[in-house]
Amino acid sequence: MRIDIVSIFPQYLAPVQLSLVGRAQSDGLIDIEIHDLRDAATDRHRTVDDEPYGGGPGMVMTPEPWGVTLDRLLRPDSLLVVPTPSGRRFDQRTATAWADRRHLVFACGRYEGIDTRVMEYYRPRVDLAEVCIGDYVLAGGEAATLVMVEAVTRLLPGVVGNVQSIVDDSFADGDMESLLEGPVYTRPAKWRGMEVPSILLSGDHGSIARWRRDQAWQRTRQMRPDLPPRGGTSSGPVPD
Ligand code: JFB
Repeated sequence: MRIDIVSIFPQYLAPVQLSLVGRAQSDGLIDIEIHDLRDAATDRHRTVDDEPYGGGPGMVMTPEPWGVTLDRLLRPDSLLVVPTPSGRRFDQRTATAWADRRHLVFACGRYEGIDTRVMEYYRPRVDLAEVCIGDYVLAGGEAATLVMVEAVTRLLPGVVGNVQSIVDDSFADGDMESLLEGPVYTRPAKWRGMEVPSILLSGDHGSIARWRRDQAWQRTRQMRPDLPPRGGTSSGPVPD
């Protein structure tokens, strides 16, 4: 997969070269390039913003440098991703769909956002996703892009070593009908007087699986009462 990221703060995206995503890149599984929008600005001050038509607070990103940059980066098979507080929610289902794409281009806005004509221009020309990562207000698209690149990259074949760890994840189905993950433990068996639940040391894999499912169910009800309960035999408290 190829990923291009456009921002006026290219250094903000530097962490993408670290950790999971950085290793996927050095393993040749993804190819990420970060581009400075100001490289496409033509004036002496490399201006990328202007006052909003109709008045109001703040500044708006001017369309010209976006047009120059995106014309150069976009291909017929690209998905253009524009993070915006007024977009559709990005969730695990979105990440799964994007993991099948050949080319993602992230357009990180700042200020009050990008002149709407940029999205209008590219919508009929490439696949366009205007997305929001959650109901809180960020100062620009960069942090949202880091989140989305990590969520997509870890789904690519070979990036996460253990395939089961992906399918077992909270929200793995993307339909929000899965359970949250329950508690995890490692050595030492006793830490500051606290013991690991004895069932996990029992070697009884059937009982361990049932206990874990019950823990996950309890945690889901506690932390996320908004999640729909799932039918079938795989959820609900374990009967006595
Ligand atoms: C994304 C952004 C701004 C207008 C503009 C560009 N979940 C999210 N919250 N905020 C953003 C986001 C996502 N994805 C987001 C891109 C931009 C915020 N801003 C600042 C804030 C409020 N209204 C500019």
